[in-house]
Amino acid sequence: MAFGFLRGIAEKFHGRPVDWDELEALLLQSDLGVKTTLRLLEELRASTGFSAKADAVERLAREEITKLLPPSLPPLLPLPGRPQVILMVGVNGTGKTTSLAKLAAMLRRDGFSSVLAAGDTFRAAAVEQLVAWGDKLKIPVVRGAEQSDPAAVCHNAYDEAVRQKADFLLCDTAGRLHTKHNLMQELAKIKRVLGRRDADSPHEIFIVLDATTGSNALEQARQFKETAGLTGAILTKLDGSGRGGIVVALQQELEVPVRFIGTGEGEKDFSRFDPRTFAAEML
Ligand SMILES: Nc1nc2c(ncn2[C@@H]2O[C@H](COP(=O)(O)OP(=O)(O)O)[C@@H](O)[C@H]2O)c(=O)[nH]1
Ligand SMILES: [Mg+2]
Repeated sequence: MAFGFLRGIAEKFHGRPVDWDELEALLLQSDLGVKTTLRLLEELRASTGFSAKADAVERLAREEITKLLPPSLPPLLPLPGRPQVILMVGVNGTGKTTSLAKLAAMLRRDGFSSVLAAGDTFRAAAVEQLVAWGDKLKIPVVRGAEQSDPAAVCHNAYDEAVRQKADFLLCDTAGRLHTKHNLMQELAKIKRVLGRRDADSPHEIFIVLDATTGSNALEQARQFKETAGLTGAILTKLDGSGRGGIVVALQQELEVPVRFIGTGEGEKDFSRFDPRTFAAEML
């Protein structure tokens, strides 16, 4: 079970009154975002008084933060007569390929089929990694040659998904190219090509963020939102990190709702984001 920052704070003040300066410093490190932290401190101070006990502060903070989390959104359901297209974006190493495989496995547990597109053609190892997941899960992967055009791979994968009457097409993308400009151009091209096959696609664009990178993750989301557009986020590496505060900052500052969370490297270490469970287990 992950160890959240609120529990850490409560332990820190165990057996002594809460020191508000210390609490402010701790909350500022919690990835909630400065605006939210300061507002939360005001509320805590106003309602718990000066000699507040740690557990009262923890309880109240959890209540207040829960109100700032993204809502629980309906599960992904197939579209009638065409594949639902999901694009995974984000910088290198955040967990895109792994999360894509985990999502395909979850969709299958729900009874839905997928085709995977190996759209990170920048490195051969990235394609091999997705193919290995596909073999393990017995889910088809469409690939191109190393350095081939990822938009062409996604295009072919779309046709394959249609041919197989798959419910979902999940497209992996590169997180690193020679320049950020190249990367954003490439994502734009993938979106354009998919949009020609189905004007509403990609239906979802999920940024994959590593929870342990805190404010960097927020900055990545800001940039990808501006240039690629985002419908949600997948927050990975929440296992043991205690860094769940970023969920609040993403929602409050960027209106990017976290949709799924990753809590390990295994196929099942992946869940739908649910605000109540999250508040109880990750804060
Ligand atoms: N502990 C942990 N590791 C993860 C999680 N998600 C991904 N990883 C690991 O992070 C590393 C990078 O993942 P990968 O999917 O290759 O990232 P990508 O470069 O964005 O495609 C791999 O070693 C994954 O096993 C998670 O939720 N928890
Ligand atoms: Mg990858």
